[in-house]
Amino acid sequence: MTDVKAKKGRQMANQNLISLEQDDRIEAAAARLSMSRREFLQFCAAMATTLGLPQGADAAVAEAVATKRRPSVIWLHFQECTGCTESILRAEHPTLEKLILDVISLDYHETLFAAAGHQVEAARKTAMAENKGKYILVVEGAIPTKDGGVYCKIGGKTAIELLTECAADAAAVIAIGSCASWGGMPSTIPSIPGATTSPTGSSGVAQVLGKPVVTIPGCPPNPYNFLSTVVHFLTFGALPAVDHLGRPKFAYSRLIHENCERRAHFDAGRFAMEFGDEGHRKGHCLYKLGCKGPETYANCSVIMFGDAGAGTWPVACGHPCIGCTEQGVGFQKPIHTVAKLKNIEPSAFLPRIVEEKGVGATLGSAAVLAAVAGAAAGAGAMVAKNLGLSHKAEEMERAKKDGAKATESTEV
Ligand code: FSX
Ligand code: SF4
Ligand code: F3S
Repeated sequence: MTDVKAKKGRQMANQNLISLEQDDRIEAAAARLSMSRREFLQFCAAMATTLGLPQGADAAVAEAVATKRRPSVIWLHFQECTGCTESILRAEHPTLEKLILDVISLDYHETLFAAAGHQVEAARKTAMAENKGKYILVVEGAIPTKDGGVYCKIGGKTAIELLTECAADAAAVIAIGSCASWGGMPSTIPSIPGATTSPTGSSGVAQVLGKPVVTIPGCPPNPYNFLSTVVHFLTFGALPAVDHLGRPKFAYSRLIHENCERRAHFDAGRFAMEFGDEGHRKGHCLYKLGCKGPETYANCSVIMFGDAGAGTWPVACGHPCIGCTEQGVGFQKPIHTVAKLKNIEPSAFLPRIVEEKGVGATLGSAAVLAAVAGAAAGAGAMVAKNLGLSHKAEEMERAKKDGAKATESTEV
């Protein structure tokens, strides 16, 4: 595309979205969510960008979220800690929780239902019958398969029976969290002689159903990845493109390490060697503390986590990534074992290590997204920050200190 055409395309996309600001349907949707129209459109633009949709798709997303019938969602819980639900519905940003509950019609959810017993069972059956072939089945938690599945029963049915029954008439099945994706933490094999499976034979949804499903791994998973997946379904009537493990490509096609804010330190060979040492305090790379970012596919380093503000993802908080989204890494590789380097090509857009402190700390594409998305979807968190001291800056600091010391000793 020539520059002129590209510019025209951008203008049209912006015009489309901006012209929607005057649309009554957008106004009604924004009011429903207690948002301003501008915030609502910013959210839709952020979702379209997160999904990697082409220019102009933000308007389609906005129209879909504002006008389409919310898909019925049946949410099952099996072997897990409810962290998936906590992460999705108790996100720090109050708008996010509202948005999720607005884009779906949550018709069955054992943790959130006020009712219990037969009433709840009836609600599930009604939702399934009324939305036959149209509902989305979301499964949280692993499925115990040992001994006929007796280790997890709800309403007298095993997890295997419930899953099979609910999946039969679903339009789509989403395995949320690492437990449902492949077995996650419950599938850990204990280090006791002779053990070859977890005590209850915990398995993922696809293994039990014997067919591929969409997986959104993470322990817990990122709420934006769930929301974006549902928004894609709402807008296009289909789930987003997935990789060979069923993970949406928009979220899981890059290694954490590729976009990590500490990557410049990795490339420069500056590592934290112990928790609390000088390198750790300075924000150096956590590879030698066991960070699994170099072998873990997920977008935590780009979209951050939980929307609580800047720096809200494990590595930014000073803890190595444990590879919670990656089967065979999370809960399997010892936490301090160094990661296998899957891709050691230099990052394309992180600042050069020779930059002075505080210079060149923005991510090109993330900054564009931040400008579009604004605070409504926590895009502020997508701008890189605190990239630490560069060699040059370190040398300057050292020289300054040495200079100060020399002056002090002359004065004495
Ligand atoms: Fe917990 Fe979910 Fe981890 Fe598993 O998230 S946060 S143990 S992935 O199923 O509740
Ligand atoms: Fe970031 Fe971990 Fe890679 Fe270091 S090893 S750059 S901390 S992802
Ligand atoms: Fe999990 Fe690593 Fe992201 S531990 S939350 S995949 S940074």
